[in-house]
Amino acid sequence: MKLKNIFSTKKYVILDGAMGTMLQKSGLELGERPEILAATHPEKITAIHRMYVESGADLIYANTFGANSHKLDGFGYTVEEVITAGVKAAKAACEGTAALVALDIGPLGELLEPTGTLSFEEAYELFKEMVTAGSSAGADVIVFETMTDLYEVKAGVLAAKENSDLPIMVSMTFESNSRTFAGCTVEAMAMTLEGLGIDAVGINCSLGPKEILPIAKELCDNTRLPVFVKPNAGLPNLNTGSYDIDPAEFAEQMLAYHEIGISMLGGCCGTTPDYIKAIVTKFQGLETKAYEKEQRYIPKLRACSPTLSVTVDHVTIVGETINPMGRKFIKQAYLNEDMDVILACGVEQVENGAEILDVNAGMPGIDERLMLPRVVKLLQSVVDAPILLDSQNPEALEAALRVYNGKPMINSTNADSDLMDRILPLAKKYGAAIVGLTLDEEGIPETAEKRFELAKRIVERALSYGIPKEDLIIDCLTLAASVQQKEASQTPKAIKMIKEQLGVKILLGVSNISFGLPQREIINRNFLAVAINAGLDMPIMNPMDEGMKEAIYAHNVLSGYDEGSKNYIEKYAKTPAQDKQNKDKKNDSTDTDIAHAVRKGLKNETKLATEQLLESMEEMEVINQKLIPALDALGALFEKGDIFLPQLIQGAQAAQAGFEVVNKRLAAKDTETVNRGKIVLATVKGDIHDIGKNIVKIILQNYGYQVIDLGRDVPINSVVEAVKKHEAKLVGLSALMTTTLKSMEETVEAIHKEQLDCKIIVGGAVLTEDYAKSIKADYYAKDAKKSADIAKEVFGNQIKL
Ligand code: B1M
Repeated sequence: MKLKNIFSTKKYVILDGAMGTMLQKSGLELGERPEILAATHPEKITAIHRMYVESGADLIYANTFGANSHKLDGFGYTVEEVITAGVKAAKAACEGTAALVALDIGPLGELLEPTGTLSFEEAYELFKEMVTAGSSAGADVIVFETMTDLYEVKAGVLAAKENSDLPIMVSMTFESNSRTFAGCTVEAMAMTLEGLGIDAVGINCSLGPKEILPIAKELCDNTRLPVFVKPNAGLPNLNTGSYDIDPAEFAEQMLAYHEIGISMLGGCCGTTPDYIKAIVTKFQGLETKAYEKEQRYIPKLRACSPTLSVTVDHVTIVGETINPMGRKFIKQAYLNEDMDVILACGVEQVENGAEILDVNAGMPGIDERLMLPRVVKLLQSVVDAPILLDSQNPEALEAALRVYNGKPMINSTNADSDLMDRILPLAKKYGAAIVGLTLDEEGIPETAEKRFELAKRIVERALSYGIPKEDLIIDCLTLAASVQQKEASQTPKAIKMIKEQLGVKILLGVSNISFGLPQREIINRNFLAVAINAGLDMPIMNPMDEGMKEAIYAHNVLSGYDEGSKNYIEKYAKTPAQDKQNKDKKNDSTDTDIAHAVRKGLKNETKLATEQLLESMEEMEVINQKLIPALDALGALFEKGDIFLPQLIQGAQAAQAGFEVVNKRLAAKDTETVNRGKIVLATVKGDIHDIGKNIVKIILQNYGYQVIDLGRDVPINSVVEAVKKHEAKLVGLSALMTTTLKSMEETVEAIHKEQLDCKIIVGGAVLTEDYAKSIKADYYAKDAKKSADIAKEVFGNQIKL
């Protein structure tokens, strides 16, 4: 049932306020999993819900936020038991009223691949279990809230759609820069979730009503869906820990949401039934402006990854080179499963101006159903350009559409009736834009008029499947001028007719035109100019072809898209001498290669660049002068907000591949094989940065010391126990964050407290000599080599046999 129908008589839908805040106030012993309280103290949970219903809430969220099987593991309750109890307690509170109950689902608490270790399919299963339990327990709506990772949301929404017919609402939580913690933009969330067919989209938590307002406005501009908000009760006061606005002020600030057409509102952290009552009073008698919001919405052809959206309102380059057809190196890369070649090809095209990447994995000897989703997942970990999934194999397409993060495009169906019936439902289900080729069982028609007829047939069928018109793209196709010269002019003619009469966007694989002719670039770039002039929106082309790009840059100036010719000037104002200088710099620098490869998260390239550097540099020089600066640059981008956690992690993994090359070399060096002494090594509690600690380990081993490596995020007690157990005379602690310095201090304190006969070295980028002294460490090592010097001082030249 649609959300609209459930609330059809309401001008405003009032949502509830915080559960956590109320649980704290209720004096209940929260334990680690508050969701279990619905099973142990159902009457108290019902009483809290009841207060919200009595305050005027139309929809209350059951106490099931973290009731997934990973989080409940070890607590003695199943997901079904906790969710059934949660929904039941909420339903009891609604008895005798019209209020409804939402199954509340929060983040799983684990990062998904490639950032973390949880696979998309595992996430889907965890959500499925919650959805199934919630539906059977009688929930009226499914709400995903406080989400930060669009990929995780997609797994959840698919699980909800495929295992229940309840309406679905999703809200994500944004920081004041309008990005989620994982870097997802408002626009990407809106278009992806609307495409997936949810019923309402919203924002909750992190900020108060004033701070969320501009973000909510952006959301309203980007979706036709009803929008809902649940802000916190202002911002937290760091001294008192409580939130800074009272119910009256909260309701006053919420009034601004009425103006932008939002008619579903409630509260998140810090809000109580009084806050909800205040909103109800404030909104009494107001006519909703949701209709005006719908009118303001301008449909556009768009695609996105979580961090980047592309609107096709200008000539948008679609990179064509990840396609085994006619490209031996791609074919070979697929056969050898050498995915780094494919990834590098994606990065190169984006750096050369491709805004969307066409990806084709269909060739003999390769199972496209496995390869297409694999390439999609990998490419999305290194580039943020959206992907045009190039296949007519429904199974391969569905596998790739499932794991695609964002709103994708499909290339393609044609006017063949059977094919349309297999491909178009996929576009509808996964919210993808779709390309239709103007050909059918009889091939490509010779005339523009016949191609127009086929385009019309595709558009009509797509609309009948419920695909919005703005998501339709037509490929007018081109025949080789060397063979069918007379038909060459039919393509621009068809482009013009289709664009003007059907009002859809146009795509074209431009270079087919020159097949069989010498100096193909000359024909390609001139044909491109003609096609653009006729109305081509999305040329599929090689973005490294400078001649073709010149035609596009020039068109953007002449059409007025490139305001003030800014992009054109930036690209072409350089003198030939400057250009040469830049090229030379680029060509001879492995330094740039390594920084670039780390920045782009390319493991193999980092590895190769490191190996190349080791031919002329010492291992420690490569570490200190190349790899560490590359990571520093990455860290600086992260701090500035130019990249987000997923890119930071990809970059760190690429750097790790470089460090592994160096570490292997160091380990293989012909050094002492004797044991000079035992050293316990650990990255402190709360800190997972271990790249530096691992280098220290290798260097110490290299100098002949036996290292007992406790890993990262090591509890204080484990360090103490290891020192005792191994009777180590030296312990090394590493910390990389200001927030984990406290753990370091406490670990040092614990070692001293036990009066162990052991010296302590501390290290890590945030530390200083003075700080090391202040926490009573015996030594500070600014780098790995220094830690070996210190070990020598501690152990002398003694050899332990
Ligand atoms: Co994060 N991270 N990170 N990170 N990360 C930093 C440290 C940060 C400075 C980035 C930034 O914002 N500019 C920032 C900390 C800010 C602060 O504290 N004020 C930060 C943050 C905030 C975070 C997260 C909280 C991000 C988030 O989730 N929002 C999160 C933290 C998770 C946690 O720990 N609980 C996080 C996660 C990660 C990744 C997982 C993505 C990854 C770590 C992967 C891994 O280690 N396995 C990562 C990385 C790679 C970095 C940066 C970019 C690089 C760190 C590094 O490896 N440097 C870093 C920015 C930066 O430092 N420029 C950053 C290279 C390494 C060889 O140097 O460790 O200093 P270093 O080691 C040197 C010396 O210091 C010394 O020898 C080594 C070799 O010469 N040394 C010792 C180190 N330990 C020693 C011990 C010794 C002796 C010498 O004796 C025992």
